[in-house]
Amino acid sequence: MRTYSGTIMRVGHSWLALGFLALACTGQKTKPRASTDREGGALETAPPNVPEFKPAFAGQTRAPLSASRTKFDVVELATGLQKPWAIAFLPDRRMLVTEKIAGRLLIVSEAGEKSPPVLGVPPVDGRGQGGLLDVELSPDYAETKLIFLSYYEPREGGNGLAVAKARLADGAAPRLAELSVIFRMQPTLDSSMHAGGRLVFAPDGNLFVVLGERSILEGRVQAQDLKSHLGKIVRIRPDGSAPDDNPFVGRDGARPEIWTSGHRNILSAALDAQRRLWIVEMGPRGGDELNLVEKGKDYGWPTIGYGEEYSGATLHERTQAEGMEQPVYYWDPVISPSGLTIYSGQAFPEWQGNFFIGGLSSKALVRLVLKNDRVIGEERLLTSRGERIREVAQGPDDALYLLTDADDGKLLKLVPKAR
Ligand SMILES: [Ca+2]
Repeated sequence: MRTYSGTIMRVGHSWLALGFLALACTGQKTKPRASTDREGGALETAPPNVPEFKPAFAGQTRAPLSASRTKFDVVELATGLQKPWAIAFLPDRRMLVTEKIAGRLLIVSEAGEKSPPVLGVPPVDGRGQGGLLDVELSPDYAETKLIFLSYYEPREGGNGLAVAKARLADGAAPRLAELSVIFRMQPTLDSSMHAGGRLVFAPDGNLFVVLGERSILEGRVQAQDLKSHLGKIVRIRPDGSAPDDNPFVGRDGARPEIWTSGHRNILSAALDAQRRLWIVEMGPRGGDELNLVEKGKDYGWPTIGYGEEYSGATLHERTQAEGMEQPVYYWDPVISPSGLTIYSGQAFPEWQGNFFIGGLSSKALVRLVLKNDRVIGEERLLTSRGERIREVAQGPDDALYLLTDADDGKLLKLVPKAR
């Protein structure tokens, strides 16, 4: 176990120098970086990809830097995780960790020791953004030992996101028993991208599954089509059926599982203290979005949005339309969000209510400060580490746990700085 000081990232020029040195040593291209030494100014200083798009309201993008006073240490709990994707905490504080490409599920102890792979995980299509993705405990896990997994399911004609539940038979050779698939995203397409995958249980026992539109044109055009699961958030019971109060139940041709529409790809989802669902969407170039998810609403993709194609081609003529939601906040340039936790613990009092988002291309832990559902401050933590961050989870000890996205991925833990 190794410990690093977190304070180095918040002392202005010295960390910047270290950051550039680190980049130079690894041969990566330097690019304009977000500044952290200009309290009061916008955090983001790089030019936008689409300067002609203007925010719909003040504060919708480029929030001021909010520099935390909190000092923390970074503990490396485990290394050698192959493209790890998600963490779920067992009642005894061990962790379930998924490895996406190989479709492995591991149990990791508080000290970072890994179990053999849990047997009985269904086969996955691990190409591209696929593989074994999220893991969540059933709200009644203490009695039932049920866990839920999301993954790219190989199918005739391609693949699609599936959600399975199974009983975890714990022990020296852990395995899954009584596995059943409760949800299959339809239609099947042949794509290795944009199937979303985070699972969030609501307090009423229903399960939100956040999806994506598969990236290919055939899927993208279905994001606002209620006959298709693509580009949607769905809300299902733990047996996979649609609750009667879902917004499109009974509508001719609509899939009853649908909760919201018009999403591109969602890898970050969490509930806030009021139990409302928030997501951070992976947008086009210059269009990552923070959205507050409300029943039945259309979030606009691909009709409206910020950003442009990664080729530089124009995607949208407009950023606003009647009947389509505006993001609470957007990033141009993007952060490439994966993983979201809205912090509610005691270990970091200053951070209570803050949004912590894993940054893949941005190689940062992105911290947002919100007030009245508007973003009033942003900070990028861990930038000097130069690691893609896939998952952010609050542990039962109120520490923040992270997974880095790499073939030799790490399980990291942020703890208050030792005095
Ligand atoms: Ca949108």
